[in-house]
Amino acid sequence: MAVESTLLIVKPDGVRRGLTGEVLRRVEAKGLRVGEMRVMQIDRPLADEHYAEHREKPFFGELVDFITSGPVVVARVEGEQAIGVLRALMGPTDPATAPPGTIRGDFGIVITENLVHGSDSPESAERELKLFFG
Ligand code: 3AN
Repeated sequence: MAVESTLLIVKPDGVRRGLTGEVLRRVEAKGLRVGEMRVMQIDRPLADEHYAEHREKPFFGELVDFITSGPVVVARVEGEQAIGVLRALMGPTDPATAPPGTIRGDFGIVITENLVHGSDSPESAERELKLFFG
């Protein structure tokens, strides 16, 4: 078992809808800890860098427009297997088919507006945490 750190983002739809507390409640109730957290506006250069792996995808423009559309909450989330555990709490990418009981399954329908981001691997977590928390 390994203690890991991962990046959680409550995206603009989650903040706008007042779901930040609900997301954090689930994260903490599961047994993960919030190590660092802040509210911020992501600008275009930061969004481009964060989503660099998706630069060639057809939805890249939409993704960057959306993540820069309003305030987000970014957090360093820590705990045993934090990367995989947070991804399990979030559910699969498309909220329309994400199972009930997951954050995306319970609160979303539209794929772009899927409420949360969580790093998908130890390498992504390291890169993304550096980007947001230095
Ligand atoms: P996840 O957030 O589950 O790791 P990724 O990394 O495949 O998903 O995609 C990053 C983000 O891009 C997603 N959170 C979602 O907002 C958006 N996205 C992924 N696939 C699509 C798609 N087919 N159409 C529009 N947006 C998408």
